[in-house]
Amino acid sequence: MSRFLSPLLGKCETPPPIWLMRQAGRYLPEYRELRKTAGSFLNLCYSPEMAAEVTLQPIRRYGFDASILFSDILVVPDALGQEVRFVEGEGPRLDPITEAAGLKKLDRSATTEKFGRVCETVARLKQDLPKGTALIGFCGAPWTVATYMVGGRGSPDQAAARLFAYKDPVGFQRLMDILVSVSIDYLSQQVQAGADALQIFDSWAGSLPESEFDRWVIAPTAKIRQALAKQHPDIPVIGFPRGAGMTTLKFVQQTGVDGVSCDTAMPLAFMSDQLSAAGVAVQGNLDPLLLVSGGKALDHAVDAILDAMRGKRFIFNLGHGIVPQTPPEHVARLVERVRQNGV
Ligand code: 1CP
Repeated sequence: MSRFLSPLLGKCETPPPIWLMRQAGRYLPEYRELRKTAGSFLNLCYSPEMAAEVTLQPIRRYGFDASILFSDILVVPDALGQEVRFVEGEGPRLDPITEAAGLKKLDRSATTEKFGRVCETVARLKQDLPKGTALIGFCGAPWTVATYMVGGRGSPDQAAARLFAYKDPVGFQRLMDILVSVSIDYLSQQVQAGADALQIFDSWAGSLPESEFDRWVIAPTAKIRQALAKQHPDIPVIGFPRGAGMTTLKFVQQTGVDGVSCDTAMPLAFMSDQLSAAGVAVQGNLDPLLLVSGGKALDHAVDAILDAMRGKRFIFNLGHGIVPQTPPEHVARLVERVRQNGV
């Protein structure tokens, strides 16, 4: 069994397994090279040969314990017919759906073809990955995907989706129900194609008051978790409720996830005590900017995390994705240190 899977399945692994969110991407020269030839970013996501190659690039360089499928959370709205465009240097753009009437435009019939292409990438990777390197499939959590569908772009406060949910909770629930159901199908197809574990990215979970957090973060994630448990009882699921702070404990207890990814602001004591005691694997939470700075600051922070999580079911990761200006040699230094000092 892959070393990455054992903390998720109940065992402490020494040194802890390591992979990094956004480990494939713009900080790697070989990614930038291939990206030039790929046309649009979504074309890259939908081209199995290229997407598999990009997934493998950081594995060849660093020998991470897990790979993550190269794709994007916005494949789901795109496949539902809400076309997604990635504007160079600006991020994603969608035609916003700001009220329930707009949901009529969504059409599940096109998802089969687009999800099929992503799953072909998964199947290729299953063949090409070194034995012992786990393959993580993923999707965005319904709340986070909805923030892009409603806002039409990334935003600092997710105001458009929060307003939709306050003004028309019944209509917003319909959007969430669609996303829950499509996400279950999408993740299930990734498992059938060969994914060993799944991660659900709720990058904007931190913008909601507690009652809304229960309704739009915990409840949809719990539904997805339950459906997957029925279909694929052996496949572990990691939740990433970024920014959830103390409510992360309730998230873990009520969603039934097997692992929880913690953001940079999560105190190490909360991870090693409360979250570990809840019976899940804990993943995280190095500040991605320490990977840019490197040097002593990086070394000290890595050691502090390793010390706090020693003896726990732990997976080393960042608190959020690698940023493009990260020097690739700092990533090598991090992996080496985790493997040396994490014993
Ligand atoms: O220009 C480029 O080459 C595109 C940059 C890029 C990349 C490399 C985007 C656009 N997405 C990705 C890949 C990606 N995205 C992966 C697979 C790669 C890996 O992890 O190694 C994954 C898992 C994601 C997930 C993702 N996409 C999230 C959740 C995690 C997080 O970072 O919070 C989110 C919110 C997105 C949306 C998105 N896609 C891309 C961008 C720039 C964004 C953020 C947009 C914004 O809010 O401004």
